[in-house]
Amino acid sequence: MVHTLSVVVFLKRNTTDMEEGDKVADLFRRADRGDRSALARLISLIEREKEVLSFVPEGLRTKGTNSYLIGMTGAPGAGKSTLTDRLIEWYRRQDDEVAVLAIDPTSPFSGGAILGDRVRMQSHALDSKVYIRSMATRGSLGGLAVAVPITLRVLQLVSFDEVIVETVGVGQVEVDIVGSSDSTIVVLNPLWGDSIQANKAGLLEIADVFVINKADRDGVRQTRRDLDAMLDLSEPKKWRPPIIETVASDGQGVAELGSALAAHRAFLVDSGEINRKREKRASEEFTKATLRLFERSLKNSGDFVRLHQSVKEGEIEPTRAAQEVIDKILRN
Ligand SMILES: Nc1nc2c(ncn2[C@@H]2O[C@H](COP(=O)(O)OP(=O)(O)OP(=O)(O)O)[C@@H](O)[C@H]2O)c(=O)[nH]1
Ligand SMILES: [Mg+2]
Repeated sequence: MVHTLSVVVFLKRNTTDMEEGDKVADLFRRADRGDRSALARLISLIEREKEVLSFVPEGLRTKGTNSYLIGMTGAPGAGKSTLTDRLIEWYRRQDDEVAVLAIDPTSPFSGGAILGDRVRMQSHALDSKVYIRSMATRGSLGGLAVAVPITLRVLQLVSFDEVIVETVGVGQVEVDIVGSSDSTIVVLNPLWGDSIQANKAGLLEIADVFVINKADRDGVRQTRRDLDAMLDLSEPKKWRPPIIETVASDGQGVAELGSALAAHRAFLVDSGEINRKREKRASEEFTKATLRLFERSLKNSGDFVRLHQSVKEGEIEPTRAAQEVIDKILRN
């Protein structure tokens, strides 16, 4: 009797999962056709820990490969959002569709903006070929580490030509997030020691292009010298990151940045490095998803719950109980 009941419950849950899956697949198709509310719903589902990538329609799966993922990082206030804004303009002039994911509660994109940035953001907001979304940390970097890569993958799958992710360059999670982009831009300012700080934060290693923004201020040559010296000291790679000077607030140097990115992209394609980066992202997604789903189903399993209780009551050694749970699950 109990057995029959659990089968029924199982079937019921499965049907619900399938219905949900159909709905998610439909959201993907609509988002791919440019339906922004469908896209926003997909991202909200990700934030609520739904596994939307389990339901990507087959036709969409291969499309994401044409999308170019750009990471933008640097110290707070370095000018990342202003620069991103300029890059959007640059790509829009080539008639590309651009998505931006800003991971920073203070970012102008998330509304903590000074007026000028808001006005500019609104001009993009009216552009149907631009999608800007922010994701707040809410003090939980753990959640971001899961949600951000999934969201970036979704944006790539639904056919944006360029997907730009902006994060502050402090902390391992942020560095990991931008570091796995196709091209990573590290934004510095002409301040004494800024490049040394960037080095400490691990940003030098992930940079494909350096930007010295606020080049209207003193100290540009010194910052360039520091950077060059550090690059000379680091292990030589096939690609030496160029150093571009910009004044994001008035657009100076943005064309050079656009060209540097195009050159890096060409390098990635010619050297086959782009495939390696994609393989790495796919492999990380697979490993993380396996562990996540395993953990979730484990916590829902009767054996886990039962043995957990025994552990709490001191009836069994925790490690021994863990071994028993794993043995039981692997046998099923
Ligand atoms: N003088 C000067 N100011 C700039 C330049 N670029 C940006 N700014 C200003 O610097 C301030 C910070 O710019 P943002 O683009 O918000 O910097 P951010 O790196 O995105 O900041 P967070 O997201 O808060 O870390 C704004 O007041 C910009 O107008 C520049 O090239 N020169
Ligand atoms: Mg910002």
